[in-house]
Amino acid sequence: MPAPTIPYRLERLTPQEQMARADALFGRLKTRRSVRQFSDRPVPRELIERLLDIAHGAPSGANRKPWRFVAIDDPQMKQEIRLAAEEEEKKSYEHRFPPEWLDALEPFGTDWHKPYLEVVPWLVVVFRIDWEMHGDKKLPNYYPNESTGLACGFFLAACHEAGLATLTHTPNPMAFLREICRRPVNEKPYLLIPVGYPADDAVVPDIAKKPLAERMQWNR
Ligand code: IYR
Repeated sequence: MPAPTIPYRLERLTPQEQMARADALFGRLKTRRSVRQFSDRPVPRELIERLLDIAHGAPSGANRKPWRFVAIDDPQMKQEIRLAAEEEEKKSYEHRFPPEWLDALEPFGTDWHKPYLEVVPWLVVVFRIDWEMHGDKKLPNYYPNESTGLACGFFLAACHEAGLATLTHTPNPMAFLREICRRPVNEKPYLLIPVGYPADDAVVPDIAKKPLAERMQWNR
């Protein structure tokens, strides 16, 4: 049966207001950078919860919300994650990454050392849920990959709006995250997101963004 409907209205903005809003958001979001040097300055749990509620508002296939967010500030668990991630990353950098991948990473100056995973106040581990038990029925979720990506995008933007830095970290293979977070087999590690303040001496690579025109097409 279709759900009952309720009226839906959006604020009426003039074209000038629309452009001003877009400009303002563009101005704020374009300063987002991936950060790898974090301060240990704490971030309150309530803020993380609110930011995750924003992520949880992302659209999802059949409104199934096929994700799990595990928010970690337990120092022991952060250390476990750091050690396991470094073990995988070491293998990747030393023999799993093909030469062209290492070349692509060169501008970022990354290596297998991930001390920030312990320094940062919060690690948010995002899992993708491809199927779930509904009673004794195993049911698929729909577009779990796209949906979880959208939720992560909302979360990254929300963190930036709140003055917090993030990194999208994928220490492949990520199976260790499921074990450390004690999640069931139907939850697949999707993304590891450190969240906190940049260190006072944090730097980011001075790299230019490809112009939008190179990645879009108009048909009018
Ligand atoms: N996961 C590794 C390597 C890495 C891969 C990509 I693609 C990046 O954009 C950055 C890093 C690491 O975190 O070092």
